[in-house]
Amino acid sequence: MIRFLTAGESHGEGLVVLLEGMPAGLEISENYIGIEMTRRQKGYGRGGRMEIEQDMAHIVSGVRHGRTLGSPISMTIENKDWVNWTDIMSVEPVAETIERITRLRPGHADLPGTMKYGYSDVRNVLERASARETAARVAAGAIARRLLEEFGINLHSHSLSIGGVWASNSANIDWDKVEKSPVRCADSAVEADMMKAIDDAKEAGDTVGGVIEVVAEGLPIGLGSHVQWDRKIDGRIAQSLMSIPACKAVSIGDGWESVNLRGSEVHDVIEPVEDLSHPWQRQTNRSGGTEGGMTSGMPLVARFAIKPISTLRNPLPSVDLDTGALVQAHYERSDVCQVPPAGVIGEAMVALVLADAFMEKFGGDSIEETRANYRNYMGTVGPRKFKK
Ligand code: EPS
Repeated sequence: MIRFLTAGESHGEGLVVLLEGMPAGLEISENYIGIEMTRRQKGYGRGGRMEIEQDMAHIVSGVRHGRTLGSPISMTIENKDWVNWTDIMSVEPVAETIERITRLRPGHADLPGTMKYGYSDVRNVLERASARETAARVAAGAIARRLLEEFGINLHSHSLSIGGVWASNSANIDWDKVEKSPVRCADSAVEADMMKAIDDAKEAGDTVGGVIEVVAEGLPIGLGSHVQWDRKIDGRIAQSLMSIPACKAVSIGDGWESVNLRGSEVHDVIEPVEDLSHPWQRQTNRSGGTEGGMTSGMPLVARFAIKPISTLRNPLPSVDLDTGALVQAHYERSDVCQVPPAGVIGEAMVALVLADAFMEKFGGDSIEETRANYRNYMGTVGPRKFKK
């Protein structure tokens, strides 16, 4: 239903994103998308690149007079840093010899990418493998978020851990506080420790990772489906989060914690329904808002783990691509910690999956048609005794 593709190298002229499947008539603006672009650029532990860029998505097509047309939406994002890389990243051949990168970074795409595509210069891989590409995802995700917002669905994220420092689990998160936190953490008691973990790693020429939680509230019951593996909403969420650079694990609800408990301690008891305005409430939400591959009507809660970035100022021993000899891995300016921006990227990916599942369920070529279908369905999802 909703599909998107991105293009662009980290130090090329810019990024491009093509998004298809949005219904016509949805209000959208570059300023709205810009809010998400700015959120992604923030965060303690970012490197020098974010001081150069001021990411804005420029809408090229698919929007007229502030509303979507139903046609493909395309956007470009300028790489301000490109002016410093015009020879190294030139589309046309250049006269001068450009120094190749041959010292492989363990943990990045360098070795498998260079072998797979038959390159003699690791730059041909690292430019596209760079997390810079996530700026394009966030632009697409912002439009998906705008669609969901029309139906009362809101997305948030917060850092649960950074560099081994864990936030306490809180049921009532103050999202404004998270947005103001340099590490996007809801627990101010550990914020300074998280920042210190980043500082210490930076000092040592090292990097740190962490865990992020994405929450989507206001979801209708029944997005996704139990009938086929690739229609299951939890599987789709997991793939979308796992595709974020440096992500190494995903869980939904109490995923990992639940394995040590008994069934009676894990499942979310369904409460009796008094009226139709809030049908199917649960005493708990351990399932993280999905059951049987469908949304349960409770908030979606997904966690994902970001490993420490593999570009290290104090590099690991590695091997030279040309000679196979022992060398130190390549170092190029990078971030010390990507956990705070990864939260914003995670929201964008989850928004894209949910918008896709939403359009699959409700369809419609115009937002009004989608709204009518949504209202019709929502009037049918209570207990049988409420049915007309
Ligand atoms: C990033 C841009 C990149 C990196 C970072 C994310 O820019 P540069 O390579 O010029 O510093 O800062 O990418 C990585 C950490 C990575 O491992 O790829 C961005 O826009 O988010």
